[in-house]
Amino acid sequence: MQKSKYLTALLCAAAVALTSTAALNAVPFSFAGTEEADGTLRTKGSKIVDPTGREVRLYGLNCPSLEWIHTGEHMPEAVITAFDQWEANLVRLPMNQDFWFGYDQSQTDGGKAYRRLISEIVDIAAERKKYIWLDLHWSNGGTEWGMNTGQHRMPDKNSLVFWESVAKEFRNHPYVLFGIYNEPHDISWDVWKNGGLVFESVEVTENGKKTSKSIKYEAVGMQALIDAIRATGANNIVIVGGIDWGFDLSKAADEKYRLVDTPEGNGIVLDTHPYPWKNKNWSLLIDKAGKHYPIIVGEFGTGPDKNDPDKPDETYFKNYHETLFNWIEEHNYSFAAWSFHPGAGPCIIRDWSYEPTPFHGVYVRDFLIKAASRGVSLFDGNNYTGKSIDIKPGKYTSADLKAAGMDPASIKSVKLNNDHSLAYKLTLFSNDDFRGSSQTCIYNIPDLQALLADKTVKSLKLETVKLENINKGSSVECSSGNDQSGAVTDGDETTRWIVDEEGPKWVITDLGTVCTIHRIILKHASGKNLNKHNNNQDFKVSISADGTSWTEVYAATGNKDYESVIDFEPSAARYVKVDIMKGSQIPPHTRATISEIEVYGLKGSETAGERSAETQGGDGNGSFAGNPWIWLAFSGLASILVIALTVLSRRKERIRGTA
Ligand SMILES: [Ca+2]
Repeated sequence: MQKSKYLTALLCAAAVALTSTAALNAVPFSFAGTEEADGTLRTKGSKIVDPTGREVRLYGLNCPSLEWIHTGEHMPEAVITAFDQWEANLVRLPMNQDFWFGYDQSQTDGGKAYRRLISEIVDIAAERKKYIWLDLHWSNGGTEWGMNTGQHRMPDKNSLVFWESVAKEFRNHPYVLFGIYNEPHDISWDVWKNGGLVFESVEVTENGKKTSKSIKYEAVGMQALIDAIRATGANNIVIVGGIDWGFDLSKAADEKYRLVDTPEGNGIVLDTHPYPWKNKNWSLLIDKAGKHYPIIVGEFGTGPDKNDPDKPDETYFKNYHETLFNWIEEHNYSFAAWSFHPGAGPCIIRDWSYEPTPFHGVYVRDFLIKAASRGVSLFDGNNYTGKSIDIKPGKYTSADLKAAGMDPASIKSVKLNNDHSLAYKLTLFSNDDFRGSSQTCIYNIPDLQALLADKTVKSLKLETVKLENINKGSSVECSSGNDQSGAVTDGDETTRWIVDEEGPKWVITDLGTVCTIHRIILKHASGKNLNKHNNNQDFKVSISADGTSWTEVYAATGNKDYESVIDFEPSAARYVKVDIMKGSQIPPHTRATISEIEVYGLKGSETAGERSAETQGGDGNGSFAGNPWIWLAFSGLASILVIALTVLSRRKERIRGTA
């Protein structure tokens, strides 16, 4: 009904040819080595892929307001900021089915301005080769247009009309995804898929007074919405939220409830909203469906209790985000964080200056910026100067690198942008087909030519390597309390070494052999739900290769945090020592507590010049002249004693073998 009320004046943006470089910037973990006709995404099993078939992960933000006010708030400014300043490659845009057709009392143009604004936002994304997720957020609960506008249990008959119209508008637009309904809730899986009778209580104003009113309506199921969209010829990816407020996907992949796409359709992606108060059994509720469908975490976030801003505390916020991001990365999911608006909590920004909130925004911003820059930077000058390009994990021929703006022969320095959980392994090959002599590096290389001499690189491969705590199970010696000493390397944060007497206190852990390490995480007294006042205040951390000569890598005064993350240049070390000068924050400060000393790096080491069995055989054309060899290089301190030569895959096996 009412479709004839307006004629769309909006045109889909024409498909624009992508350059490889643009694709590189837009899509983490995807590199388009060839020209693409457009950026259209499709599902392939449990992955989202680009037109070249490469996996794409969408990392972005929700920019709300167009669901509650038809003019939007700070639109399109917020979307531009999300893309350009926060490095999102996806914006989820909540919408309102009444506004689209102009049914709000304050709209007098039949929705024309609203539709124009949505189209303008889509154009902003397309110009950047980034993506807009159109999300139907507010509907009518089965009542008439303009009535009971808000979040409801299920979409209604008007939603069907909305999607027929929106699908025609953005039919096969390469940068538009359709999120068919925000958060279905309090319904069965059968109603979710097939529709059916839904009862709800809504708040209405009658005679100037607010009152509750029961409504019932025939909800439209997710399958009917998909069918309506496909019937317009629109094959855009469709995103579907689970039950329980868009969270629960436990039965979405069951034969009985599985949604069906047309053969031409670009596929179905499932959306989940794992807020902190939701069930934590993500493997059953989400990952099970994630084996069959790509998953996008369409909303998440956490915020302080308004009545008690200190509760939950900083550790809680950090743990929530770290757990969530690690899980997203581990399963190759995509996400859009809630929300890039200072008034729709959990808020990512404090105000319209876009300053991130300390409890949510900082974590999201850091992740997005790291993801966008994640990978390896190749420079045509020594010491990370000159022109540079960033590459994501993948394989690159000379032609790929030249297309991205870097002749492999001109690479002078290499920087690996490691983050908390991931490190990179870059392998350089003398031939253009990932064969020939190979050289592997896991640390920054300030002067590649010096190491290569007159040899040249033709192709390269970049992989990610998960960092592991190599100190787990290490033997421990301490100033006193030796009976509990094993607790600092048992990998269990709930077990601790605690001493109460006065005087100097120290703990030394032993990796068993000299290793190349670059990060220590010291965990003090308390995690979540424990007394943070027992965290050590003044302490220092030192490392040693021989147990005699020590190098201090960190010193703290007045620490209050549970966790101290200590990063330093890759260094040869076997022993890690923690000296505690002032313990607990509770006078007389004599209690010293450590729950865990974690060490990250490569376990064991080999002497320089050792040949590795993993390297390829001689290349036959002399580019790398001579025998196969392998090296690991890093920029660093003069005090670094040993350059450890190793191969990560072998090393990881060895770590597992000794754990
Ligand atoms: Ca422990």
